[in-house]
Amino acid sequence: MDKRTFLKLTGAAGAGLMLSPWLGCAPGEGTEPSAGPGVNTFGPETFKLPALGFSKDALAPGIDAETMDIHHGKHHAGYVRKLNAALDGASFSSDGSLESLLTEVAPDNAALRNNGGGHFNHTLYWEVLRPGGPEAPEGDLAELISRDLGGVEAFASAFAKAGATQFGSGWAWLMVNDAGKLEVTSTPNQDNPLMLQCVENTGTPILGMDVWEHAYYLNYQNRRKEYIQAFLALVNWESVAVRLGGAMAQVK
Ligand code: MN3
Repeated sequence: MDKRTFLKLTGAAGAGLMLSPWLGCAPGEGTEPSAGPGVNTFGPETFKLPALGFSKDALAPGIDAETMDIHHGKHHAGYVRKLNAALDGASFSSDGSLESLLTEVAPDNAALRNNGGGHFNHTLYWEVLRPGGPEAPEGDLAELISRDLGGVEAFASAFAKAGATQFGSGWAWLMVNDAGKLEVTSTPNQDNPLMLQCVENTGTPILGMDVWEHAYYLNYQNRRKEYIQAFLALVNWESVAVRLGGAMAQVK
């Protein structure tokens, strides 16, 4: 990896649009970064593992404490560590947020796509699983689920199917699509609907379900569908509603 080439290119791009070229470039190219107006640099700990905000056994028996411990403390921590390693010293001229990085990430930028996606996706996952809130969608969220997806039961069925049929590792999503409607979709690996250049169905995710085996295998082994039902029973709908508000505000 040649971060200096990356720096030069992103500086010229003006909006962090050319994040991918630093992978695979010959070392020694480019120039050292120079600080200037609107230019910032990532540090070794720019991105941090968020605290869970609840105890690791708070979701048991649906999601057990050991799974939570490994998933948060090892898997998510690993994405954060590798994301920081990939970006350390690189400059950005967009707002530098993870969301803007993912929106612009090129398909062949594996380090940012996988680790930035992993960090974003898991951060969302813990938040929508936070204990508390109503047991079913309410208010605007319930109305939009009804309008766009045919009601809560139809949504749950479509969401479960998206998770169950995602081949291999990946995620199922409820998102606000570019037309301002709720849509259920799925992505492979650590992709998500923010990645305009990487996925077919784009939008702003408001609920995400990890269907990697590490999310359920200790407790459910190969029974992904049982984990999906447990997940759906643990969703914090208040948190999803907050994300809905933010996503709708972005729809033009
Ligand atoms: Mn995971």
